[in-house]
Amino acid sequence: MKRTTLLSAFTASVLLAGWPCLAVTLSLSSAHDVSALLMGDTARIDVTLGELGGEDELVVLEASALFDGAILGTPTAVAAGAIVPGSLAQPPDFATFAAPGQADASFVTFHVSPIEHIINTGVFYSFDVTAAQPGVGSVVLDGLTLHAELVDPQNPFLPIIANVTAGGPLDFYVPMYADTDTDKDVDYYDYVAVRDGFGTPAGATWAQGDSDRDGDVDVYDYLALKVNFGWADPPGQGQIPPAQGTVPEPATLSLLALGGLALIRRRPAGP
Ligand SMILES: [Ca+2]
Ligand SMILES: [Ca+2]
Repeated sequence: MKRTTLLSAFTASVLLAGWPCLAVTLSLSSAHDVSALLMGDTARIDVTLGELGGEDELVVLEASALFDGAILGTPTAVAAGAIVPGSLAQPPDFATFAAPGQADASFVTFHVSPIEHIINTGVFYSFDVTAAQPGVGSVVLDGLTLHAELVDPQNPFLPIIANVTAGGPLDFYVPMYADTDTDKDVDYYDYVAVRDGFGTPAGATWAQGDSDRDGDVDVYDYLALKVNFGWADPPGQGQIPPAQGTVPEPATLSLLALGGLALIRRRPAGP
């Protein structure tokens, strides 16, 4: 039998035998709406494993998720997902930062176990992030750290290196103070929301102008609007009213705000 025929026969037998796939995928997702993650809110980020075939057994998987830690803080509650066998659910090799301003949730390399492998797709690891300051950014899987190995059914002691495909970035936005409609600007429409909500004593929402999230819409929320008025990402967006970059102050809002400021600035009564 010629060599080419031997190779063809080998290839055919491999296909018939269902050679394990040589690729797995990782993707990022969150049940929380991270496109408008309000200050102080916590969102769980899931790292999901996919493309594992019915006969495949994953023995090694390495990956890191990178994001701006100045905005999303240090990851907390890092935990193995449901597909990770119990004895493999060791604490992750977790670093608090990868570079200036960058946080790093690094998932461990699993050691080959003769009895416990990952054999299902699903959530591989999860971690929580908490909005620490306004800004925009993305959570991405670091391409330099992606690595996976599957069990070779022909030789269990010689794992197969699997190609790891990373899903797209998970974009997030922690709204700027007073961006009541969370559209990445502080403009006229936000002013209208604060104006209309001004004076609400309790139960007010972000959309109604409660930027400091203490339940009311008062002079502090108004000042957040005034300080950030005209901000936009990217710059230049937003609807700026005729006042050319300054917050319009209709009589009612002005009087209420000034009244509040007067209270703030009132000096203690002298002796
Ligand atoms: Ca806005
Ligand atoms: Ca408030």
